[in-house]
Amino acid sequence: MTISIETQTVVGAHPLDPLSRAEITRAVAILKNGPAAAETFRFISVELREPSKHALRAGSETEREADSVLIDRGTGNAFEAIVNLDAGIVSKWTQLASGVQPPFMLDEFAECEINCKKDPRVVEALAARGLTNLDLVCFEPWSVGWFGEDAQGRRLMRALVFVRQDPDDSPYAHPIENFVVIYDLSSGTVARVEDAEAIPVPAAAGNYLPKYVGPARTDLKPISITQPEGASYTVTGNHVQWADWSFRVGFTPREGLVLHQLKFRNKGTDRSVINRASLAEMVVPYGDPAPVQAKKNAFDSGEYNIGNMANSLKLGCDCLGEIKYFDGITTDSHGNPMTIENAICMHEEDDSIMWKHFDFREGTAEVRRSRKLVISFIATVANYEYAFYWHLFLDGSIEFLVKATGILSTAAQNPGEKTPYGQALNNDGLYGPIHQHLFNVRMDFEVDGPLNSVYEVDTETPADNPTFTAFRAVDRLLETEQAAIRKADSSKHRFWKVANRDSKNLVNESVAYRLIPTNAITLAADERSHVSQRAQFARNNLWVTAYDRAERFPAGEFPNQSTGGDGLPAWTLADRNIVDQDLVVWYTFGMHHVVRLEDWPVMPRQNIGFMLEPHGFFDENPTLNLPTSEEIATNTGTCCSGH
Ligand code: ABN
Ligand code: CU
Repeated sequence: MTISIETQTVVGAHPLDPLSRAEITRAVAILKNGPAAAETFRFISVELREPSKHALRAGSETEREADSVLIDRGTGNAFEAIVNLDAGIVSKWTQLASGVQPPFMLDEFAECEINCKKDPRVVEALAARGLTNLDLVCFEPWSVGWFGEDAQGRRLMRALVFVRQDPDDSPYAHPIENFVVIYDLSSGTVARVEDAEAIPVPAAAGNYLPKYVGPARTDLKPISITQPEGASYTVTGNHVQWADWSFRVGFTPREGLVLHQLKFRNKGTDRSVINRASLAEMVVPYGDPAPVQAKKNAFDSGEYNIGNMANSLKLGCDCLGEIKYFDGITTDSHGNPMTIENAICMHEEDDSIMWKHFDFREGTAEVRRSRKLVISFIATVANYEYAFYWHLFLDGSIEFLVKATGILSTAAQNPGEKTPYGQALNNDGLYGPIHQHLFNVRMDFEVDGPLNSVYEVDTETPADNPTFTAFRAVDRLLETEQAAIRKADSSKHRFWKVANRDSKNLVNESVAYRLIPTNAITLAADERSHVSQRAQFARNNLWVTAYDRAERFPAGEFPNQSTGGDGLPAWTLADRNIVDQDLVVWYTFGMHHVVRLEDWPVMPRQNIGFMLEPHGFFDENPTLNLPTSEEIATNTGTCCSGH
C-alpha cells in the first residue's frame, strides 16, 4: 500500500514549537510508508524531537524531526523511531528490548473495559458475587507494574473493579475488593481473574453531583476579574513575554506542559534562568499490605503519558480572567493527530503585596502589589486530578505548584473492621488506604548561561560560639553526581543553590537561584519493595546530573512494567563531575496522603509545590520599579521593563 505523504512542512515554526497536526500527519505517513507499514502498528506517541540545545544556542539551522514510539500488536514488539520531516525519511528505527513496555494508549483503557465485560470468566465470577448488571460495573485498568513475576513480554493491565448503584453514582464508593482482572493487551484477552475472599461491597453512596448533594449555597457574591486593557503579556506563536519574563510554551504527550528558555530581563539584558522545565515523573505507591492494595503504585506520567490525559480547560471554571489558551496536540493510537483544545491556560493573577514600608516617623506608606503569571494544565488520571501550575513572579521567583484533587482510590474491609493502613470513610466498610503522591520535576538550569554548580546550604551553629546565639549559613559544593543525591533537612534549614561561578553580582559573589525544598517527602516503602526499586528517584529529594539530552525521565524512558534501576540511579553511577558544568537538577517532592474524612467523596484540592528564588542573582530587589496601584490604573502601557 502506498500512502501519500504531505510534502508541506510548517514554515516559520520555531525549532522548539511542538509538532503541528500537519507535521504529525506527515511523520506518521513517512513511518507507514516505511518500517511501520503493517496494519498491526500502533502509535504510542509522535512528538517533536527537540533540536540539540547546542545547535539552538549557536543559532545553527536545525531540521524538524519527530520522535515516535510504536508498538506492533502483531508481534508485541515496541520500537522507537526518529523521522526527519525535512528529508521525508525515517532516520532511525530501533526495536526496544523484549519486555520494554511503552506507556498505555487511551484506546487501550477502553479496550480493557469492553473485553473484560465480554469475558465469560469475568461475567461468571461477578455473578457469583451477585453482580449481574454489567452496565454498572467499572473496570479501572492500572498497569500491572512489576512484583517479581516475569510478564513474558506481555503488555498487561490490572483492572480494579467498582460498581455503580445507578449510572451517575460514583463507583469509588463501591469497590469490589479482592477482585482483579489481568488483561493482556498483546492478545486482546483476559489473562486471568484474581478472585479471592469476597468482602461485602460497601453500599453507602459517596456522591458529589448536585443531584445527590442538594441545592448549592446561595450566599456567595460574584468575584469578577476584569482587565479592561487586556493582560500584560505578549504572545507570539508559542513565545511569551510578560513583564521581565520571557519563555516558550511546549507540550508533550509524556510531560504535558513544558517551559523552554525561561529568561528574566535585567538592566536591559535577557538573562537565562532555566533552559527547560517539566514534570518528568510521578509515582503513587500505596502503603496498605492487603493483597489488592499492595500492588497499587501508579507512575501516572510514565505509564500513562500524563500529557495525553490533559483536560480541555473551561473559562470561568478552570481559569479565571483574561486567558490565553494553548492547545496540546498529540496522537491517537492510529497516528491521527488529536488536538486537546485549551490544554494549557495562561493568565495573570493578583498576588497580594510584593513589598511595603510604613515610615512611622513621617506617617507615610509605600506599598506595591505583586502579581504572578500562571501557566497551567490539569490532567485526569482515572480517579485523581492533578492541576500543575508554574507561577512566575515579578521579583524573579518561580513556583511549581500541584493541586491534587479528584477521588480517592478506595478499598473495602469487612464492616466492623478497621485497618491501620487506611481511613474508614463510612461505617459500611469503605476506606481510603494510606499512600503518597511523589512528583519529580526536571530542571535544566542555565543560570546566566549553561555552566552551573550546585551548593547545599545548611544553617549551622559554629563550634566557637561564646554567646550561644551564633548561627550561619554554610555552603557546601556538590562536586559529583553521587555527592549530589541528597535529602532535605528542615532541622538544618537546608536549601540548594544553583550558581554560575563565572558570573558575579554586586558583592563579587556567584549569581544563583535557590531551590526551597518544601513538601520534601521521600518514598515511605521499604527499600526492598519493588516500587522502591522502580522509583528510586523518589528515595531522595535532590539529584543533579551532567546534561545529556537522552536523560529525560528519572525512572527511565519506559517505566511501564519496568523492573527498576533505570533513569537517575543508572546515570548517576557514572558519578560525573557537576562543577561548572551544563547540569540538570531533579527535585522530588510530594504529598504524604494520610487520608481524612474530608477527602471524601471528592477531595478538596491539596497544594503541593516548591519555590525557586533568585539568590544574589540580582544586585538588589528587582521590583523597585513597580508602579503603585494608582499608577497602574492610569498607565498608558508605555513604561517600564528592566531598571
Ligand atoms: N490514578 C491511578 C490510575 C492511573 C491510570 C489508570 C488507572 C488508575
Ligand atoms: Cu492521595
